[in-house]
Amino acid sequence: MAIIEFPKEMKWGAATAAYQIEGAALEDGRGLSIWDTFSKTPGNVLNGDNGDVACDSYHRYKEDVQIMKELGINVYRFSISWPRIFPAGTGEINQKGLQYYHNLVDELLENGIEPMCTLYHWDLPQALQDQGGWENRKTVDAFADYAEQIFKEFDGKIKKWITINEPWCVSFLSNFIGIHAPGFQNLKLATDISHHLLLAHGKAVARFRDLKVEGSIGYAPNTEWLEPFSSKQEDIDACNRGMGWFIEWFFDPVFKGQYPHFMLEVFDKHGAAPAIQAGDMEIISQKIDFVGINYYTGSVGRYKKDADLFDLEKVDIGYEKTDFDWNIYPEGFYKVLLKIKDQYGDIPVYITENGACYNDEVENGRVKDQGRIDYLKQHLTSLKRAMDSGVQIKGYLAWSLLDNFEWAEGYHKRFGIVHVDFNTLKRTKKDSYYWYKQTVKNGWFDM
Ligand code: NCW
Repeated sequence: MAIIEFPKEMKWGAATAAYQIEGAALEDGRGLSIWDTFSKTPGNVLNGDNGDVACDSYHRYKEDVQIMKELGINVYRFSISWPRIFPAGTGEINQKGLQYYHNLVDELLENGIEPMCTLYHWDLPQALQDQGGWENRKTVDAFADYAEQIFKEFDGKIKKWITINEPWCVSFLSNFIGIHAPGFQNLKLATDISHHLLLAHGKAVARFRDLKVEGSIGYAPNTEWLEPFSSKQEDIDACNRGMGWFIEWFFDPVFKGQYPHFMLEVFDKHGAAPAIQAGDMEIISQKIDFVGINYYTGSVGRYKKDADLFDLEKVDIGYEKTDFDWNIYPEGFYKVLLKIKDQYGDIPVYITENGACYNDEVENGRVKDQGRIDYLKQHLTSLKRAMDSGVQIKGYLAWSLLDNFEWAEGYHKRFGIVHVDFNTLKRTKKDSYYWYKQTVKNGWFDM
């Protein structure tokens, strides 16, 4: 037994994303996104699921805000659906879309919950994809225009902003591995897109500064820890390359104004170094106010020639796994946070996502998700270790408030601390919800 205690000023929250929870896909003038197209193309999403209804939060946001209020959290991270605001990606604004987010934000503020807004959580307007999507530099400017519109509209109401969620997923998972929308498998395309996403981030930050928007802005890369199988230099190097794909590739440009050499070498070897234009790196390396860290898992890795892009193979050494088949590796969370402070300095950090997939169901009105409680305890303990080691943690947001549309896995994988019955849309608070509520209230828990 040990008491793990957090500072009083620490913010506690939960996170979601528009396409995963809103539903109302064809209502109030929303345009289509790449996820509508992708999920409706047979074979892409498990069971042929799509986000047409999802958790129906578009209509049930008041109920969801009450769930948050009872939980006692003081920050809620949600994303804005770009095609709800600009159905064609650019041009005409859809007032009804804006109104929905005003209603949501007003409801949050009236209930004492601070909104944290993500501008891009993967739902690119299909109209922009039709013109090349993130491969086309015009999409970068379209994003900056969309961001500017939202900044002007919500300045003073929303004070915490995230430009882009998990740029690795948007680029590599979606355009190289190909399991997320738009589903391409082309490395050069993916590296170009990663560069354009960073540029879009930088341009949005520049607009934020020009408009003197009140509040703070950052982005939310996904991180992962790779522990070398042995102390052999080749294992260590392979793990560093593997982590470099998530960390250095997306952090160095923002914090150092350049891409990491060791990663450029890898991509170059495959004829896939991104096309960079004069002035791009200055835009990308705008000063940001905080970084959002998403952390879920870590693995053991070892050198194996041609095993993948990085001559790296993951080795299953028997760690316990969540129902997503991701290793439970809380030490990696601690190590990632220390690595980031070590390499990029003393930046304020929000944990913008951390949580676990467990598919426990409702039995007699209760969901006994002890696995998720254990996961949260272990990861919050790692977070506390990082804080005690000097990492400036401002807040922690659990992924996710609700079970939701888990992208390529459809409704099959459940990350929520609140269960959603996708037939009736009934919400049932899980045991982890009550555990988190107690932790948020006390500011500590007993390990
Ligand atoms: S990376 C990922 N997730 C989950 C999702 O619900 C959320 O929107 C994301 O920000 C939880 O956190 C992030 N899902 C994609 C998983 C696919 C990973 C497959 C890797 C294969 C190499």
